Amino acid sequence: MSTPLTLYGESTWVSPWVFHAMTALEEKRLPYTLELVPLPIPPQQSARLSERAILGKVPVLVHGDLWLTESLAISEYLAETFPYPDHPRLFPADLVERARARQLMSFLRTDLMALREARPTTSVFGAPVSAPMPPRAQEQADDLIRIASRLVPAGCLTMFTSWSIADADLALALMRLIKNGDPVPDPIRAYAEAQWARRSLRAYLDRAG
Ligand SMILES: N[C@@H](CCC(=O)N[C@@H](CS)C(=O)NCC(=O)O)C(=O)O
Repeated sequence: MSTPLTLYGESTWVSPWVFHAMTALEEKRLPYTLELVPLPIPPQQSARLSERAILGKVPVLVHGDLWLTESLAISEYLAETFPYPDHPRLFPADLVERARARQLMSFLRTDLMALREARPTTSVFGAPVSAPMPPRAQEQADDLIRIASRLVPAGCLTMFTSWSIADADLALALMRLIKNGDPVPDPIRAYAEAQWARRSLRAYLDRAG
């Protein structure tokens, strides 16, 4: 019998990082148990998680003795532990495309802070915000659209030769604009909406919505 997988997520369903980890498990079509903790994580639960996973955050993937946090570490672990062709790919096969996917995912985790504050994930997964976009956030929104327009070939519904988990992350970033009625060029909107309809993303989105 194979070692069971457990994913710790958040009962509020607003975490882009849990969204990423759940998308990875779903895309790989791996059975897993979901455990939900409130956000902020109560001190006792946080201490228990950090005791085992080193960091007291969600997502946490549990696989045997491994308790792993950090969404990208989780998707890379799943990609390497359950590789293609027995399981669908999470990262591009082509090394140049894979490098580009990692570049984008790293950027999306460390940048766009003003945009993330003005258009939080609560407004992606729940009710939109009514406040106008502050100037710094608008600059970052413009940059996000420029980046998406460079990476998504005209008329295509994936960034690279085939789907990768970077598409889920880019779609979520674009949904910060789309769900709040901010302007997004039609081809980029069509790309993000096609991602939003994908089965592996729906696992999180259908619970959040
Ligand atoms: N860099 C981490 C970020 C994880 C993170 O910040 N998780 C938040 C939820 S979105 C958390 O667990 N916060 C603990 C708390 O609020 O108590 C990742 O990619 O997984």
